[in-house]
Formats: sequence, C-alpha cells, structure tokens
Amino acid sequence: MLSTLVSGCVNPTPSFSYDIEPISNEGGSVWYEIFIQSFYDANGDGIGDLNGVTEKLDYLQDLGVSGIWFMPIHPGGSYHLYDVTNYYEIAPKYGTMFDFQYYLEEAKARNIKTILDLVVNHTSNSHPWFQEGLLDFVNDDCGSPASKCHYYNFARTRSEGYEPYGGGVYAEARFWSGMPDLNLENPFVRDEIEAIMKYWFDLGVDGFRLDAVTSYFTGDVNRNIEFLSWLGDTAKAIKSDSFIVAEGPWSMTSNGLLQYYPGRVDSYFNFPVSVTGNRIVDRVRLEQGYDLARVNALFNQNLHALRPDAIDTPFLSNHDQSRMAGIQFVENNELYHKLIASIYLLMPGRPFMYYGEEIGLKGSGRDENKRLPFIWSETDQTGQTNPASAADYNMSLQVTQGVEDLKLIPNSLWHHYQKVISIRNKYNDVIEKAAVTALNLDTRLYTMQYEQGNQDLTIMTNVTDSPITISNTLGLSLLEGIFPTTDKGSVSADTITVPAFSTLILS
Ligand SMILES: [Ca+2]
Repeated sequence: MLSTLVSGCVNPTPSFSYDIEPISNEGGSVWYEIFIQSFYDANGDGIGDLNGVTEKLDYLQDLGVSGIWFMPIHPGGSYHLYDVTNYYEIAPKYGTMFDFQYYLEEAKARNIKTILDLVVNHTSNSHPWFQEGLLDFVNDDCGSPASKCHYYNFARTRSEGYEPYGGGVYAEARFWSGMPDLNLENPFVRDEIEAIMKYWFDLGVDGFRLDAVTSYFTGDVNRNIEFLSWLGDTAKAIKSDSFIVAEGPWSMTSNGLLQYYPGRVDSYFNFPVSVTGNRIVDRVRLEQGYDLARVNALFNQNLHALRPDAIDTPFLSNHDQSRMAGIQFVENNELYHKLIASIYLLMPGRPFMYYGEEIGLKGSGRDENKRLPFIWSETDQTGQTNPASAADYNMSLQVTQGVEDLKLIPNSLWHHYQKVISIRNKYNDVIEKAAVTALNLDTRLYTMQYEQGNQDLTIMTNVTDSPITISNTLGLSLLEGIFPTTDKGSVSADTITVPAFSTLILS
C-alpha cells in the first residue's frame, strides 16, 4: 500500500480532488530520468524497451514533463550499460535505431526533449578501441600517435587505480577492470567524442548527461574542468541550444558544487538538495523553512554571479541513490513527501524527477534495487518489466499501487505531482531563470521571491503540519495554491494563512 496510513493526521477524511488546470508541457522544465529496462516492456520479454517508452509518451506528457534523460542506450557488457562497446548503436534489448528515431519523432511531437547518458570517462574493456590498444601495447606497436594505445593509460607496472589485463600489462580502470578509463588528453579521443556527440545531435537529441565527470582525471579538479569546458564548448558549437548536465560532483555543500561551475557545461546536478546532501529533508524535519530558502537563494545568487548562463538541476534521487520514497516521517508521511515535491519542483533551473517518484516507488541497497521496475497497475500486468537479476530488495516493502490505481485516487501522490508540475509549467517563464531572494516572514515558511525580466512571483510553502498566519505586509495576492489537504487557507489584505504542507503562489 502506498502510505495512506493516517495516524495523528491533519486531515482524517482526505477525500478531495486537486484542482488541476490542463497546462501544456511546452516550454516547461521538469525532466524525467528513465532506466529503460525497468520502465515499460512493449514486446513481452520482461525487459523495458524504447517502444515501451514511446507508448508511454502520452503518459509523460499528461504528467507534464518536458524532457527525458535516458540512462545509457548503447550496447554494453553490463545490465546497466555504463560499459559501452559501441557509441553509435542501440542496445539490442532496447530495440533498434529505427525504434529510437521513431521515439524521437513522437517525443518531439509532444514537446518532450531528450538527453542521453554520455559515458566517456571509460569504455567497456570489450570496446574495439581497448582491444586494439591492448594488442598494440602488448606488441610494443604504439609508435603512431593515432594508435589506440594512446586512447587509454596503459602501463607495464601497476599503480593505484590500475588493473591487470594479462602479460604484465596494466591500464587505468578506476571503477573496475571491465571499464578502463579513456585518456581524455588525447586529441584523437576528443575527436571521437566530438563525432559521437555530432552523430546523436544530428539524429535529433537535445543534449547529454555526462557520467562520472569527477573521475575524468581522478583527483584533479582543474583538469576535469578543462575537459568539461572543452566538451561544453564543443557541444555548443555543434548545437547552440543543446543542454549538457554533468553528474557530479557528489558534494554535500554549495561550495563543493560551485567549485565545478567554471567548467562550461550548462549544469551540474545539485546533490546538496538531494537525499545525499539532504538539505530539503533536513530543513523540513526541523521546520526551518526560512533557513532552507536562505541557503537555496544564496546558492542561486552565487551561481549566477559566477556563471550568469548556468542552470541549476535540483533533484531528490537518481539511479545511484536510495529512493526518496524510503525516507520516513513519523506522522503524515505522504503529506511530507508531497511537500518536498512542491519545494524542489518549483526551484529555479531544471528539476529532474527519477522515474517512479510520482508513485512513491521505493528502492535501496545494491544498485539493482535502486532501479526497480516501474509499476503501471496493481492488477493489469501489461508492460510490466522484471527486476535486474541481482536485485534483492524486500518486495514486501515495495508499493503495490501503480499509476492507473493512483489516478483513481483524487488526492494521491500522483495527482500531487501532476498538480505541482502544472503550476511549474504555467509559471516556468518566470521560475526557470529567476533571480531569487529569500524572505523571512516566519521561520517556518519557505518563501522565495522570483524575478525574471519585469515579472515576479512569490512562492510560499508551509513546511510544518499546522497552518501558519502572517501579516500581509507586502500586499500580496493569491494566484494559485497547492493544497495537499482540504484546508485552502486564505489571503486577505491584512493576513495570509498558509495551510499545513501547502504552497501559495502569490504576486
Ligand atoms: Ca522488451
């Protein structure tokens, strides 16, 4: 069961509907990360596939998302495909190039952009580059600058981060021997990466998510930044409106994150607000709404002082983290999850959801458990995928209701996500690139003033389980509300009452 347990609940008979206007996803900026294998299986082999995603594009448009990040789609050795053997093909289990082109056409028709995982820190050790390079190195045949010897960091002696490949030959492989690190200083390797990006841009993809960027040159931030800048500039030269978002750094602090922004890619995932840094969850637990606003606003200000063109990417969790839904609040658990979704999906930048978040999908422990099958319906198994074989999550803890079930519950988590995203899309032209200021109207209120051009908004969220009333000293009026309970609060010339767990959009 999704958490409908209501102990000490604010609202013992929570039967109401979210009031959702039909808002287009066009021009919105909520993105959605998909592990294709676990999403929707169109051909009945238990493995999610590209045709399955295409079938569910109407679903994603209905939810309101405007972009998709695909985890790797290329052939590779592991179930997750982060060990690429061919950057120009589609993994057979996911379909064909024709399926991908058909997907892109259908996605564009629904205003949905697409970015691909670009894994260039390393390849598979089965990639032909590595096989050729190893052979040349073994044969002492590395004389030509174009030799694949120089695509990797081969050595005759072992040092830290190097793995053995037989015959006394070692190569740098920071993750494991199946994923040897590319030599990103090599201009021939850079030419290969440029050609890969151009190939997928020409097919119609909108950008890339860069895997493992802090491992490009392990332990050397400056060289990582230099390479990221080369990659970002190269992408923009091919496609000026492309979107490049880098995985890391996995820093807990704003300063750790800002350290990478001199690298000229559009964005770096905001780990401090995710379940790793836990900024949002922690401040909500402590009822420190203003402090959360203060820290988020300060980050936004510092970011734009450093890089006016940069775009933040707030998110809660991804395929490498325990899922958000596993975080438990003692009371009103589902209401707290709704509240946290309201906060991060309305932050400036491009928020990234992880597939299944909208149904409260759980997963923690080994990686396979963090990438478990999406649930479409409790009763209809059409399209249902199987977990990766190594998954060992205790499925008695997993939710059982899927999208179709939650759509029938008017105040479900699913409808909450749809509501928040509809508000996001409606005001995205103000929110996405806004300059933000934190307002201290009450320490328990998360209040942000958004300014973009001559437009402004004030977004006020009550991070507690009780209503809060303040004086309306700023003379704000109500545009919209996101109300996860039956309490709709009030805004008058004198006072503003924000219901528990609720968000007001004011001007
Ligand atoms: Ca399939």
